[in-house]
Amino acid sequence: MAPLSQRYARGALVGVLNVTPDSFSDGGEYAGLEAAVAHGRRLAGEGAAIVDVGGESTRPGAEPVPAELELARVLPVIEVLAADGIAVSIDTSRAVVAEAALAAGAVLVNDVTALRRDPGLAAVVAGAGADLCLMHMLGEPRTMQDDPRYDDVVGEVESFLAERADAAVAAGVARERIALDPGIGFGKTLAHNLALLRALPRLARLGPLLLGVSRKRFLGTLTGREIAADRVAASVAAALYCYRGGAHLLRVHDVGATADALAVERALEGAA
Ligand code: PMM
Repeated sequence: MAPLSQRYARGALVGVLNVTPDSFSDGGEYAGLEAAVAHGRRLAGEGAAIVDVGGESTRPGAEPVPAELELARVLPVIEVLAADGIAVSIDTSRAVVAEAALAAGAVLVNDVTALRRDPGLAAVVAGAGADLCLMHMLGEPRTMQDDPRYDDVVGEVESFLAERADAAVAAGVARERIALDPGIGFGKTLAHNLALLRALPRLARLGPLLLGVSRKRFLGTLTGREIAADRVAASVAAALYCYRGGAHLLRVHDVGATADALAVERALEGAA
């Protein structure tokens, strides 16, 4: 199997499909099976290379949900989308959920805890020969935005991601199947987020990066847009900045708008 960075073009889009009642950006909109499947198909139709299905909210303040509930939310959606031939990613930090999702046809496990919540997750990914995304988070969703502090945010996130990638490789995951994510908004102030985004060329030396900036709180702070769905233009601008900084995969809600912007960007840089 070719490395992840060759199977997906630079700037490939990961469409967000939260099958949860409480995600900050699209909470409750796609909680039913039919609505979730329809939205997943729309994301793929608009140009998402991968559709990222999540059944447990990670928004600031969110409480964990039981694994059975997480599974009941995501599995039926993954089964239908994978049967359609859509590349599905499972946004989970639990081995039991990842295992069922991979058996149902998912191809990538997106773990916002970078194998810290459930150390058994690495073996599941390795056994299935799936791709893995490891994300940095300071603390846990319930408390992560309570006064996050770093001495050197870029250096600390960089060492964390390098160490977590080594841990995944030690557990049997092929290095070329791993994507790394600095975790924008996960235990970070506005200044921390901006410092990490400015440092993408440096972080990209660790391996292919996945960036999730779409509709996030820091964009609301910069624009004064309180409602997440009103942050589309800000999200597209941030996605383009990530692309230029060397991000390989872009996790976005607004696939069509981001795809249009990238088409123009690629033409201007002579890549399309
Ligand atoms: N952000 C959210 C959820 N999962 N996964 C990765 N790898 N990176 C992210 O930035 C990320 C994620 C929270 O955003 P959402 O509620 O809009 O899904």
